[in-house]
Amino acid sequence: MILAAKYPLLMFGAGASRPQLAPALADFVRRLRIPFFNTQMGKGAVGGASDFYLGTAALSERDYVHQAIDRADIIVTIGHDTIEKPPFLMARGRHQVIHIGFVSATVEEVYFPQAEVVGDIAKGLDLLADQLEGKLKTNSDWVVLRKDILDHITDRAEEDRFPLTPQRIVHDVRQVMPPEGIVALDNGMYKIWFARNYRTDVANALLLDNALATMGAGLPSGMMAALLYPKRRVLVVAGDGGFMMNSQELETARRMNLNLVVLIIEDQAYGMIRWKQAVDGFADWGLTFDNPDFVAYAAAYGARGRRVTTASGLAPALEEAFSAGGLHLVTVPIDYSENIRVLVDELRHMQD
Ligand SMILES: Cc1ncc(C[n+]2csc(CCOP(=O)(O)OP(=O)(O)O)c2C)c(N)n1
Repeated sequence: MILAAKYPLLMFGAGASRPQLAPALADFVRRLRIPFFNTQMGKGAVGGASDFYLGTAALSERDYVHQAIDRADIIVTIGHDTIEKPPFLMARGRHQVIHIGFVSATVEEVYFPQAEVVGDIAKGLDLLADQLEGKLKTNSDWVVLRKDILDHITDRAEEDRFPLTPQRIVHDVRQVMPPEGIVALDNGMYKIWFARNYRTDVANALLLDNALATMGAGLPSGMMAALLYPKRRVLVVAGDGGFMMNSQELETARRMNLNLVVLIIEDQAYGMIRWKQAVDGFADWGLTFDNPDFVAYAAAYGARGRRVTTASGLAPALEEAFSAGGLHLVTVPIDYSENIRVLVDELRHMQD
């Protein structure tokens, strides 16, 4: 099936994001030169800097990277777990899918691979590459598409607008995080921006839950990462809504003397639901709220708090917090008009 394909494409899912698998996946891509994209939970399985990286599917459908999915005639999924919202809807007669996983595919309406390779993923990929290396048709169409997708994604990442664009926030966070630094995301609109724009080179360097997507989980998952890896920088990124669902855990983080920086993305709203209201054409209604003074709130827990007040203030604030060590809370206002400008327009455009 792969030999007959004109546009084979790889997809790395949640099960591919295991640190021990990273060398085998990278080898597979290098030997076969097939481009790949990943689901949100498959991020970092193969370095995002790879020449074959086409992006991350952050929305279930009609995201920018879906241009590549639409183009493909065969998609080889590696470690796909349908607990993640499926990144594309399979339609009969569209493209074929080969499932490679530790366990068989969970077949359902949206996922019914025509073939599967079940077992040790690394070994399976190695054996497949032995049979396919040097025999695949090459095509350069992917190169053009890749540039288009990645240029589109980094647009406005260095803009000086205040409040900051989501793209700028992701960009600045990337600047202060070393490759093995860990970003633990809570759940909200910024998660989509991090999934699309944050480039990872190391497996499990971006912790994100795209299954139940529980608000309030970001702080404890970051705390666990800080406990396990005291020498790595750990940053929790949470929306103001999600942070306030579990912020009392600051007490635990303080008591355990964790080195942890928490970045609160402030829009005084449940931004993601607001965005969904807009996508579905409803009036903007009922999703805004006020916040406590987060700097005073941090102090109340014995943490250091600071507020970002300029476009260029985020990276230095994070850098200072990490350098000082201990528990820090940094709050940054976000300009979510980009959700409408980019994501809704993209959806409309793709629907046309
Ligand atoms: C416990 C829980 N309740 C509700 C939801 C549904 N939900 C997903 S995102 C979201 C809003 C998140 O708001 P916030 O944390 O402020 O982030 P923003 O989207 O504004 O960036 C809600 C209510 C959820 N995922 N988890």
